[in-house]
Amino acid sequence: MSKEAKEIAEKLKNSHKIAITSHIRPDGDSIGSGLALYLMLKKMGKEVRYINKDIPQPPLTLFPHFEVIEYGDIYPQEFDVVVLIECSTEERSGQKNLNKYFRILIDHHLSNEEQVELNWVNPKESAVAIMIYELSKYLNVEIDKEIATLLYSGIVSDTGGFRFTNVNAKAFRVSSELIEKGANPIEVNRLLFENYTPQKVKLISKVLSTLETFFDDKAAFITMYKSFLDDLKLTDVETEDIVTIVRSIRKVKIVAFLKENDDGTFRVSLRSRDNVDSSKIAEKFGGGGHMHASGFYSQKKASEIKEILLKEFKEINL
Ligand SMILES: [Mn+2]
Repeated sequence: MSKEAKEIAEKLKNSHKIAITSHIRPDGDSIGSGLALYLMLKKMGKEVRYINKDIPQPPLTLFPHFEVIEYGDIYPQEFDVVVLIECSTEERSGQKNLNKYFRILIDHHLSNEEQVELNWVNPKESAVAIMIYELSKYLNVEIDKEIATLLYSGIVSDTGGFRFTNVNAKAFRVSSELIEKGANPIEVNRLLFENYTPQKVKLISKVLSTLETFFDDKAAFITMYKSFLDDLKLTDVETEDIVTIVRSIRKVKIVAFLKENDDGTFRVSLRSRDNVDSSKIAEKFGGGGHMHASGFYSQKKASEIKEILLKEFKEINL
């Protein structure tokens, strides 16, 4: 049981106008958790709004009550408290001037250094959804089928369906309780993982066709050129599933996924396994992230980026 959760619950109980926000380029855990907290606070009779900067990609748009999310700036509107979900820093929310408010920060990422009024960070948790579930007990809110579904979706998203290295016994324990409270694992799996359009499957095929492997298949590159999206009339799409396929190559230790932006620059995502720390490489190029998931931006051409990365991979002796 957590002292911070108790303090946060007390503060929320004593507040009336509450804003929730979560990070830019939203994922299933942040949106599921944000919506779940929104519904909990509504049940408590609070005046609550969930305000983000970025619109999520499908299938997150199919989450229950997705339509309540607003897009824009929290400041200078009036709130008693602002809850930041999964934002290791205020900047991660894309919002400005949040220091004008009483801030509550709830996160499960290590890099949390923000000085806020109430800070609750637990990097041991598989998903921030698990923390929101814990918070619900201190808020004395009954978890209904929709809240259970949203929180369970957050856990399933962040653990890649209980497959990633962040999964632990507590994730299963909380999931089991959420299923008892009405979350349907078949429906959630279907929503999150079996919701492709034919265009998306074609995109996966195009991107995978760029696969190159080096160092006895321990390093892999894939590239998504802007033309792939244009040809299929797709705009920005979720691509984590594509890189997960490549990371599942038997011997692979590190994958670099080069995504071309509209202006011809690249966003490079690095995904690694085992003892390979991808964030150290990303940091060398002005980026950052976690050990197994990091990234950076580059103005260079794809071929040049690959060349530079190959040198880095060679140095770490995969
Ligand atoms: Mn998360």
